[in-house]
Amino acid sequence: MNTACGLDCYDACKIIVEEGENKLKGDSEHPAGNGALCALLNKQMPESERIEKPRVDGVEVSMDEAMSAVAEAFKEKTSLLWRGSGNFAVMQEVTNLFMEKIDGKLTHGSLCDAAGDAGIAMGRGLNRSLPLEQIKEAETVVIWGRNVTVTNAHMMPFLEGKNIVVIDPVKTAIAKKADYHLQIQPRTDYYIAIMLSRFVFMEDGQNDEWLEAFAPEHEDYYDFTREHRIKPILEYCGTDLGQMGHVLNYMRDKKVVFLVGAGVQKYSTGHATLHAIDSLAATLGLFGKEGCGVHYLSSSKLGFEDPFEVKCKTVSKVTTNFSEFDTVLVQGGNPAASMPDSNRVNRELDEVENLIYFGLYENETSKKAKIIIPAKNFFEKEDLRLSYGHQYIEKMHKVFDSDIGISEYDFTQKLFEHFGFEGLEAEQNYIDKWLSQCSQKEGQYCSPAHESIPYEEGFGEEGDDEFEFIEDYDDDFINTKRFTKVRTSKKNKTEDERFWLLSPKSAKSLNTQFFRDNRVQMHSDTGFEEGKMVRVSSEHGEYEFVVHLNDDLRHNCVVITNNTLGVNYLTPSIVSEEGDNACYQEVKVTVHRI
Ligand SMILES: Nc1nc2c(c(=O)[nH]1)N[C@H]1C(S)=C(S)[C@@H](COP(=O)(O)OP(=O)(O)OC[C@H]3O[C@@H](n4cnc5c(=O)[nH]c(N)nc54)[C@H](O)[C@@H]3O)O[C@H]1N2
Ligand SMILES: Nc1nc2c(c(=O)[nH]1)N[C@H]1C(S)=C(S)[C@@H](COP(=O)(O)OP(=O)(O)OC[C@H]3O[C@@H](n4cnc5c(=O)[nH]c(N)nc54)[C@H](O)[C@@H]3O)O[C@H]1N2
Ligand SMILES: [Mo]
Repeated sequence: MNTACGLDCYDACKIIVEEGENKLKGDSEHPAGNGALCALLNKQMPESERIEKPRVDGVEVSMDEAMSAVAEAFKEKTSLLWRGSGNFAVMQEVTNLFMEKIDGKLTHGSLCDAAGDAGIAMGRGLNRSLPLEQIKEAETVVIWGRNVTVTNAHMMPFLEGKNIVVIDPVKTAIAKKADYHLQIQPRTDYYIAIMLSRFVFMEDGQNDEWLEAFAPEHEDYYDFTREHRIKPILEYCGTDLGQMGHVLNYMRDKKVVFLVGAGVQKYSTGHATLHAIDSLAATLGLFGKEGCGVHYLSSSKLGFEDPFEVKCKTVSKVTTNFSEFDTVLVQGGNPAASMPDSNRVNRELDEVENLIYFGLYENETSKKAKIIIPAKNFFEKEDLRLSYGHQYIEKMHKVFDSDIGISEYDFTQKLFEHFGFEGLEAEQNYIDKWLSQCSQKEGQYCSPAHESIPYEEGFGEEGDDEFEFIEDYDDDFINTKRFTKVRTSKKNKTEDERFWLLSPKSAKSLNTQFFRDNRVQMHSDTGFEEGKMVRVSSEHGEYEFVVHLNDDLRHNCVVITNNTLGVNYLTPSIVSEEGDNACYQEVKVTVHRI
């Protein structure tokens, strides 16, 4: 029996389920897998505590009683559905159909990739997925703010034998193996992309033929790059002409792919970063060609007609004012820990009269909920998996039986029954609606938006528009006092010095599912000691962590992975300028000895 992994990750692996001890196996035939499964699936990390019984006001009840309580709660005046990404399969969204019936609200924006996505839309019109097959054909792969070995392990076989350049403030595992690592200051990627473009034009390395055909405004773009002053900017980025020259050597006259990750865009200006990286790619003529392109988290639903699209009003996913609602359903998420500004979020959640948690595990959010509905995990229900990392679509099957929990479809159906609503179709109809829109290639289902070489004819909805270069950049932050204390010298380190807070993903967890950490990683030159407790504070809040020394960081950065208890007490409740995305790294922190 086969299924696919429902965890929110680039890889979206196919899984073969066998009888016996080690039941789960990867599929070596699958184009996006190499027969191996990641540690998360192999171990099914025991640390997360599965919720087995429904609860209302702390008392265990039957599922029927719990669902009656849910229905009662939804009879209140105002309701919100806040959905996380604990399960990435399509049937999660069937609950939209109920929210529409009761005139409830949903959310817009994202905790994840929407700033970058907005920047891509500005240049290319649509965020199409660059197929894995094109990555395989590349000569140089620039891994830009993506921690592939941790978050995208099944990309590794596609990188073999290529020039690898890594642009990351941290010397990650892939940076150690790379041909070149540009260890920049955080939040400077926009400038790096603009500077590289400028140098390409300066040495007449731009792809004139492609630019004339697909991006005729290139001269204006060259002028725009020239408005940027080289010396102070390279200094600000923590690099120099020599290092930029090295990077260019790997790009000149080569088939180049940029693998861009979430790391470059957890900032208010995240859209500009992706737009600038795309503009660099356009300067080199990397779109619409074999072995070239920019691979970012793509819009997995592109090209589909979505049976769960509803007309509900929405509120921000990032700065949600939960207390405005009588009833809040949290489905497949852990906002109390995963949203920015935990102080604010917790205050807001505490004021909700009817907080319903619908999920698999006990966590910060389940602790606050009045009604707890255990979910079925992705092995226990039928579904369909799209992917933001590749074009393949997998059918998901119920491969394990369990008495625990309820599926999203059954949850919705129960509510339709309680309210006497009509119009919910059979579960299989919805799955078929998605599936029937897929194309089939060599026995694999593929996204209807899949093009083996995207943007070959052009850009935009119809595919016949020009590429639009970035033409302005309005950074509110760099010149305000918020960030003026950037210091690069090793001298004068004091306890009060502020650090950039980087919060990437961890190998042992999937966001806040599975293993939870308690550490802050710091460079040993900071004078802090391994194993000591420290209090880390920002203008938004503070929390205590255990120091773990890591000399792979820049001196002025700390890393607290996003599965760490308390990390989001430090992060700001702001949305990005475009895309309504969270800006987890738009913050500097102070570390105090205690
Ligand atoms: N094991 C595991 N895999 C996962 C997840 C998980 O929790 N665990 N989560 C999944 C999800 S939801 C997502 S969105 C993806 C995200 O996966 P990625 O795209 O890899 O994102 P991150 O892990 O957040 O960060 C990636 C890298 O960005 C670097 N970085 C930080 N700030 C900057 C910067 O300013 N500039 C540059 N150039 N680099 C910077 C970090 O050092 C890190 O190496 O991973 C998915 N895969
Ligand atoms: N500081 C910082 N914070 C971050 C990030 C960061 O980079 N830095 N990254 C952000 C990113 S990229 C993301 S995507 C978000 C993720 O944040 P969330 O979407 O809140 O994801 P999780 O915290 O993993 O919570 C997922 C929950 O879903 C439940 N679940 C799993 N499967 C199912 C299912 O099939 N059905 C139901 N009903 N429930 C299920 C589990 O109980 C689990 O606890 O976190 C964000 N938080
Ligand atoms: Mo994410």
